[in-house]
Amino acid sequence: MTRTALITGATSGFGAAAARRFVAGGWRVIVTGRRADRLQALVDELGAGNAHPACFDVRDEAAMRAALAALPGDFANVDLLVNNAGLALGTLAAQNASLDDWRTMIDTNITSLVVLTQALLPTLIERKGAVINISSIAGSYPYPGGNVYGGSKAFVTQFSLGLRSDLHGTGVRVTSIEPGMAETEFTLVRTHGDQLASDKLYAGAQPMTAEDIAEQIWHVATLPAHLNINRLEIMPVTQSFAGFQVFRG
Ligand code: NDP
Ligand code: 8X3
Repeated sequence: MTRTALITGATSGFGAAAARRFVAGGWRVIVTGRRADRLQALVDELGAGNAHPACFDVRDEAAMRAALAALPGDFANVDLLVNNAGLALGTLAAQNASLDDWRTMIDTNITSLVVLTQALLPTLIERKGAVINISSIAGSYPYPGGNVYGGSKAFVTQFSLGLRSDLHGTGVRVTSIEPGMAETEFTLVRTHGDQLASDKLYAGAQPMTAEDIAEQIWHVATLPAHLNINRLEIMPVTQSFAGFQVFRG
C-alpha cells in the first residue's frame, strides 16, 4: 500500500530533498510552502500522481486547515507528518535583536508546528503513523545570537519527547531530528538575503547537504514498526564543540 507523507517547507532545502527521497522510495508526498511556483515545479518533476502541492503560510491557521480539508482522495490519509518548515532570523544579541524577527520565529517554528500536528493527530493515530520534527543542534547548544531561534528549537525537541509520551500505546512514532550546519537557503534567510554572507559561512567547511538530512528522515521513517528513534543529532565532521566564554572586566 502506498504511504503518504506531508512535508512542510518543501520549496527548498531539507523539505524539497525529502520530497524527492520519499517519492523515489515509492511514497506519495504532500508538499507545502508559500512559493507556489516552486511547489508546482516540484510537482511537475515528481509527477502529479506522486506529489500534491498545498500552498499556504504555516502561520495562517485557516489556510492550513483549508489545505488539509481540500486534500484529494489519494493524498487524504497522511501516514507521516514531517514538520520541517522553519527559519532563523538574525544573529544579533538579545538586547539588539528585532522583536519582529523573534515573533516570526516563534509563530513559524513553534505555534504553526503544534497547530498542524494537533490537526493531523487523529489521522496519524488511526493509521499508526509518525511525526518527524526538524529541530536543531541550536536547541541543545547555545551560541551568541542564537537566543530565540535556539529557544524555538529546544521547544521542538521537548515537544517531540512530550508528544511521544502522550502517544504511548497508539503505535504512533515521534522523532526529533537535530541537524548541525547544512547548506540550504537557511543562512540566506537568516541574513535577510545576504548571499555573500551565506557563501562565506559554508566556504571550505564541508557542511552537510539537504540530501544528507533527507536520507536521515527517510531512515527514521522506514525503520521497522517496533522501533522509535527519539532524538537524532547529526553534524558534519568539520563541526564540533568549543568551550565556554569567560568575561574578565
Ligand atoms: P530553507 O530556508 O532552505 O527551507 C525552509 C523551508 O521552510 C522553505 O521551504 C520555506 O518555504 C519554509 N517556510 C519558512 N517559513 C514558512 C512559512 N511561514 N510558511 C510556510 N513555509 C515556510 O532551510 P532548511 O531546509 O535548512 O530548513 C528546514 C528546517 O531545518 C528549518 O526548520 C530549520 O530551522 C531547520 N534546520 C536547518 C539547519 C541548517 O543548517 N540548514 C540545521 C538545523 C535545522 P517558503 O519560503 O516557500 O514558504
Ligand atoms: C541551524 C544550525 O547551528 O546554524 O539550526 O543554529 S545552527
